[in-house]
Amino acid sequence: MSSTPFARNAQRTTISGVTNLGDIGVGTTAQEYAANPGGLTWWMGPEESDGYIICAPVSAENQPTQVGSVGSVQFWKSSALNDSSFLSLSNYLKRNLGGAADLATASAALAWLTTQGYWTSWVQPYVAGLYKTTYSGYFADNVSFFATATPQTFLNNPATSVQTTAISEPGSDDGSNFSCQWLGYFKPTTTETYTFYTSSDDASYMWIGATAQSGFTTTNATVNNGGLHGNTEKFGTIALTAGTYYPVRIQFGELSGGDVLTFNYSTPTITKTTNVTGLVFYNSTTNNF
Ligand SMILES: [Ca+2]
Ligand SMILES: [Ca+2]
Repeated sequence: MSSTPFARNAQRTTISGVTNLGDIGVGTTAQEYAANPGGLTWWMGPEESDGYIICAPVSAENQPTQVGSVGSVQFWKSSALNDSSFLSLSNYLKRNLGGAADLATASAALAWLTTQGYWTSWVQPYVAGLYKTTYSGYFADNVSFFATATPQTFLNNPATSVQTTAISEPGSDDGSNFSCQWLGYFKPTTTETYTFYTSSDDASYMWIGATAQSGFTTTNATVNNGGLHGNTEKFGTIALTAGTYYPVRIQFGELSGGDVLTFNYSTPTITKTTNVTGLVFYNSTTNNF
């Protein structure tokens, strides 16, 4: 059994043990909320063990209380503790505010709720790293190869692994006729134009954004480093917004001889680096998006 204390904190006052989300104060530590910390009136949200909660600030505190309102905060609860139920509730709220019920994923619902200044108990099931799978066979620039290939270990490339600090196929000779794919998200810390680089022997491609999830082809890749070749670097650029989870797909393959992939990025304010610590995530439920 668990629930969360809330107050409307329109002044956005800093209160010990409280996190502010827009005009909502969210109690995060045990304290006596009935004692009105911060001089605010606190309300316990609904039970969170059997549904997802959405909390909105209600600004018209002196107006007659709306149906469903509790003082200065208002709550909704999904009918079940699953993503589809949360998504359905979010689309209901979006439609009630005059918008289209067009939220397609729970992640999109969270992003929309955040822009509204609403709190929710739903959290992204994302953990650090990109999920790397190594496959037997050379993909030969066929981006659909990975969907049916067989995961297999090639020396320093485990059949499956998670890379959190750098995205790589090691420079060591790890065999011949294999391919790797990395899936997950890149979440930039700055809003600016990002340049992504792959340096590889042999072919590699990188996609960032919606096409990384579906519709990816060699011609719409952000970085196209295709073909059989010794270690070669290619790059591509894209404008990104800080704090957004962008789907990422990287593909690489080795036919024979040397085998390596190095991934770098840079921006006008970030020197070119391989260090992706804190910037890459994957869905630990699906091992991809
Ligand atoms: Ca090679
Ligand atoms: Ca290697």
